[in-house]
Amino acid sequence: MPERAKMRKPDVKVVILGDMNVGKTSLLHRYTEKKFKDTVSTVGGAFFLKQWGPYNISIWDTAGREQFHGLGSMYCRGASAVILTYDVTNWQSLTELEDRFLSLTDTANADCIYAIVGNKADLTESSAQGPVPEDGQGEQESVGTELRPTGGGSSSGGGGGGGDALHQKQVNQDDALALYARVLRYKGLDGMACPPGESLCFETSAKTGYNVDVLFETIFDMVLPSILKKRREGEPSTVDLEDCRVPKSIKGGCCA
Ligand SMILES: Nc1nc2c(ncn2[C@@H]2O[C@H](COP(=O)(O)OP(=O)(O)O)[C@@H](O)[C@H]2O)c(=O)[nH]1
Ligand SMILES: [Mg+2]
Repeated sequence: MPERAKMRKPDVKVVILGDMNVGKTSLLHRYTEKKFKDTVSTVGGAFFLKQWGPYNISIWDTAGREQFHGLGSMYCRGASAVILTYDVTNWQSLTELEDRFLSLTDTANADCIYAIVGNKADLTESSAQGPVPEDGQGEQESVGTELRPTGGGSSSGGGGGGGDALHQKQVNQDDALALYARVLRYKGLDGMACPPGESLCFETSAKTGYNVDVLFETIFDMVLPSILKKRREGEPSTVDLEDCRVPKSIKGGCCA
């Protein structure tokens, strides 16, 4: 089978939602290209394909349509995971998730998982400013690390590579956890066996790469049961790629 034919049927759909400028496209770009550009073209790709072990995962970006309230119910249709993204320096970007974007997830799968992601952590946390060391120690530290609010102090400890003055943090991890609980309630999932908020609320930096791989790979691992269920039930893919142009295919990573 040629590789292209294999790519046509993603096993699972992951979508990124959130207000304009929170860094959705940058997060995807950081994960897929391991790069950050100060000006990224959001208009480019609609989705990326990621091979994860034997599975194909499609990750959908808004292609800039969130700016004009142009995201329809199709965007989340059949999604197994939704990444609700806000900017840690912008309180409104968190409230918009609930006010404007949550209802778009009505068409997601019933067993969809929801991650809450506070991006631009490099602006408020010195620990998120520096690049992750080669030996992976920094990455280890970032996993599940509870980040402390800085209170807007501007004296960075100098440990990071960036050294930029810190910005006021407007959204704390507790706010994200509270939103996660409200999302579960909205979806009628509270009281069900859902992953705890602590494992699905992340603070990231697309700029430095802080927590970005952890975010995507945690989600990929969590959607595996959904893939297996779909295969067992012999469900056809809900994503029809025949009419879509594939901007890029990426490989690598493994669930093992
Ligand atoms: N400091 C910082 N800036 C970021 C980060 N992620 C994105 N940006 C910047 O925020 C702006 C919006 O990013 P973009 O990815 O286009 O956001 P989108 O509209 O949600 O897709 C761009 O100028 C990015 O360079 C981040 O983690 N840290
Ligand atoms: Mg974008």
